[in-house]
Amino acid sequence: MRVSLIQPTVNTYFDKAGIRGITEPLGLCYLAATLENQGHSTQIIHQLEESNDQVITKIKEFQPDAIGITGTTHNFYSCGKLAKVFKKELGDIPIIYGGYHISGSVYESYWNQRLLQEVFSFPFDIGVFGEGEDSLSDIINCLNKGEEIRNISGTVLNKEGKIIINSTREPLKNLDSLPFPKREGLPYERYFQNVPIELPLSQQRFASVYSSRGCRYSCNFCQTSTMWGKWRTRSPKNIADEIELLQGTLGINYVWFPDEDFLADKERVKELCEEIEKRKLKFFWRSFFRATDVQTPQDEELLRLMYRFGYRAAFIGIETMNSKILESMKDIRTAQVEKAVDICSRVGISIRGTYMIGYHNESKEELEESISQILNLPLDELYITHLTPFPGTKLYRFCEENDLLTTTDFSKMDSNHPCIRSKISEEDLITIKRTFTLNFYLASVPRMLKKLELNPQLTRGYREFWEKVNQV
Ligand code: B12
Ligand code: SF4
Repeated sequence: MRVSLIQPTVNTYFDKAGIRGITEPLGLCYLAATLENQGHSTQIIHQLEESNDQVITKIKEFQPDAIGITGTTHNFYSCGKLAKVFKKELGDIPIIYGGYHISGSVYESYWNQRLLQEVFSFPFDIGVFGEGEDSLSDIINCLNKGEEIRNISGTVLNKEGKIIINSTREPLKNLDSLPFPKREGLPYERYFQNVPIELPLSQQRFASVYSSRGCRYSCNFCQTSTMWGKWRTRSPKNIADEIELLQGTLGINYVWFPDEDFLADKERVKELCEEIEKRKLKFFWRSFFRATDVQTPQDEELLRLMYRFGYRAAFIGIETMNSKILESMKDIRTAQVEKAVDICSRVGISIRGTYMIGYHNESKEELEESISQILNLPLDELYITHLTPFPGTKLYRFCEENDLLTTTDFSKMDSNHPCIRSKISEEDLITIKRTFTLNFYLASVPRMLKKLELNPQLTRGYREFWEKVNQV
């Protein structure tokens, strides 16, 4: 079978600015590799600046037997519109829709089917929820045999207007059994134009390596637990094999681990460092981690070991310095956030924090107090977003049950628009976010200057960053 896999354009602020906005559609790369392992042919299209017509031309040239589209919540309508265009232009090729949005919609169907009905108001033939590799293989093998798709687990079907949700698929037990993602044909040179802060542009050849799936926790705004199930890892040897391959094929010198819970097993990270040392691999790397995982002298020692082998930047989900909210949402104490940030700074790791505004029960005074606290932390970057209730999270349920959603337009659920009714008006939230962002960067000027003194190469990275920002 021939399968085209598409990530539609998202057109967010980050995409327009070209700032860290574009990385490979790793989910599609995994799906393609899995299908090719079984003898199928695949085409991956990452729609960046291409028009729908250009995408269709590429698909027509490939002549697929099935089409897969990946989507998150904020680009749901782009996915739906693309499916419509495909049906019109390409005839009756089955269209399969997977990713976060449909997964969240299936989860929500436990309470009501509104979201799923909306999904199937677009001409998707089959939906896949949760981890996709085995579900898609089963679908394609079934289509290959000319059999009707019925009860494949991990799928949801629209049979003449009736939505049928099949059983949930068990998460993969052995992640090492997965083939490495298929990356051939993707516009890596374009991805490399993302602007790093810690390295000048020309030095960065960047790829994502997903070394574990899932998370041990279940924070109320996060879809990870309903999407991936329990935490699972690949072996350090398997991870290092992929990195070695990426260095050979794409000359990668910077690896981003997009794992949700990178430090869940600290021994595996030590073993990864040992593999890097044994193989004499030279590259920089970065990851997310949970603040609670970096607290003790042993944790600091681990970070120093990671630094020795190229670890340069940590993303920490700070979200708020309002201790009441932080505890109820994530079960983390503000002192733990401060400790993790302090340890990273001592080790010399660049720290990117995330911060969300718009909790329904936070007053303006409380928000201002929380902001003033975070401005005191030595962060290198801070992603300030509006708290967004994605389907498939406890927060979404809470907002639905308490009539707190201010929009049903998913394109607004991109973390850049307020969408929860709160004690602070939408206008004020937008102004606070803008001022907060400005204040954060003004407050970091002395820190940036100090860094520039230590590493003059950074000047170029900063200059390119601001040039990009100014283009938007
Ligand atoms: C890397 C990443 C990015 C990259 C872009 C990646 C890309 N090429 O699109 C960057 C940093 C730019 C980014 C930006 C944003 N992101 Co982001 N990002 C991620 C992250 C960390 C990893 C994605 C990934 O590679 N996953 C690994 C692959 C293997 O998983 P997958 O893609 O889900 O695919 C699997 C299944 O979903 C399924 N599947 C997926 N598609 C399909 C299709 C078919 C046909 C089938 C059968 C199956 C299937 O099978 C795959 C294999 O198992 C995820 C969180 C996470 N860990 O997943 C957030 C995440 C996807 N991002 C999210 C958000 C909100 C954003 C932003 C809006 C944030 C912002 N405020 O700007 C922006 C949007 C901008 C944009 N361009 O999309 C949310 C989406 C939530 C939602 N429900 O919509 C997530 C889940 C994080 C979160 N907050 O919970 N992001
Ligand atoms: S926010 Fe982070 S720690 Fe919490 S469940 Fe999501 S990935 Fe895990």
